[in-house]
Amino acid sequence: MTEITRIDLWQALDSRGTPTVAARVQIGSHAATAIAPSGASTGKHEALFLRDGNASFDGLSVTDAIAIFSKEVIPALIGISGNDFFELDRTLRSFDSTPTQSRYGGHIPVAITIATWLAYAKRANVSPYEVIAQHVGAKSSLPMPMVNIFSGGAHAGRAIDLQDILAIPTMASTFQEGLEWIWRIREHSKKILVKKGFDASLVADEGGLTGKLSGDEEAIALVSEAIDEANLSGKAHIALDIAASQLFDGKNYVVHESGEEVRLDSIGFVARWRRWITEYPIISVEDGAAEDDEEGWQEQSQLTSQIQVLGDDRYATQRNRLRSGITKGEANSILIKPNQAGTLFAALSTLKEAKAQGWNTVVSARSGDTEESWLADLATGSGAGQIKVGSTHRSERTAKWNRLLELSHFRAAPFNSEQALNKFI
Ligand code: 2PG
Ligand code: MG
Repeated sequence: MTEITRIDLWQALDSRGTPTVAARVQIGSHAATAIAPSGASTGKHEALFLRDGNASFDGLSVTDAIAIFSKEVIPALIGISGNDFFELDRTLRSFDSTPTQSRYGGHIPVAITIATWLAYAKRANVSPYEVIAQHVGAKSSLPMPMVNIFSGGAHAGRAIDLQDILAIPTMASTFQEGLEWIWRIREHSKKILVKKGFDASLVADEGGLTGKLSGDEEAIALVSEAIDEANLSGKAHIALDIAASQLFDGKNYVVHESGEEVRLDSIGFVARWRRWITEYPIISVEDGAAEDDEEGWQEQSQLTSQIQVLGDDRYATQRNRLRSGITKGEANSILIKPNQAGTLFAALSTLKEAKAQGWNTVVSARSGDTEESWLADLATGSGAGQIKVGSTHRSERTAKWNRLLELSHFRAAPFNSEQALNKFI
């Protein structure tokens, strides 16, 4: 039998020490647990993370939400097949059909649907990635890592305006080689940062290096120099997560240059980073305009043949938002974060559609993540192509890298040498 026989929910902590939801799903004698991650730079279109707002944890606790959900929704989930992601999603949505899951939030459904997937894999005696591959109808592949080296924005006390400067080992021929290159880039970045007088032992939310440099460009130049010093010039490239929604006041973008505030309109803002892509080895730019800044996104459509134009807050892993982006031709790739979609089925549907339309897909962790490794199986089984889980430091990050190393060791799937990115080099 594959039906769900029991579901337990309780309050756990994420990697920032903030309360989150843990779900344990049982299928007969097989059980698995999943903990919901949460973002700092959350987009307004993503499934909500509802908190209790009472005295416990200064309003951040989730125990009331768990109690209500357990009483009102869980009885309807018992008896659904653990392999039927669609039915689980349909039943959950019959209780809350709002686009951002505003009644119960997406945090509880995402934890339950992922725990169900993991419990079913145990029941079927296969690896979690194999269940995903079958569901998506994909050829499994180990993803190309996109790894945080230097952090700013909401992940690092706004040390710089940009949220993430990441490195991609584009020319690595194995996953292990790619991670070793990243290690070298980080080591060289650290040395340069120390030379500039900063403390490289302090790390940001996702384990990245940080420091109050003169501005974004100095940080990009630092990572670019580190790539050169690691002898990886032409073999590893830079990705930016600008997280532009965080810098937009509804009319203008507010950034800083040598401590001075600079205000830019949409065209000026895109032009600012567009210059960087001609001067540094940048091949991917995420959220280069704010989530609802139509002019900014339209401006980026000119760049889709030059770089990976990646949407995070803009699409929030929602299929209808992706479809609108595809129609407008404003980007060529999408970040896939299961908790933005609110259920595993919804996230996989968005991923499938993006792949079918020829868009690149990057499976991503959150800045508040957990010690679990299922994201590695999700990226591998779905053949997503790329994965972003923060830096190579902090255990909630290494849990995913180590699972990918394990899958690689056992030759679970070939490494994706990422033809989709090579065209931008
Ligand atoms: C992002 C993510 C992960 P957060 O913006 O891509 O880096 O951050 O989880 O804070 O939204
Ligand atoms: Mg982002």
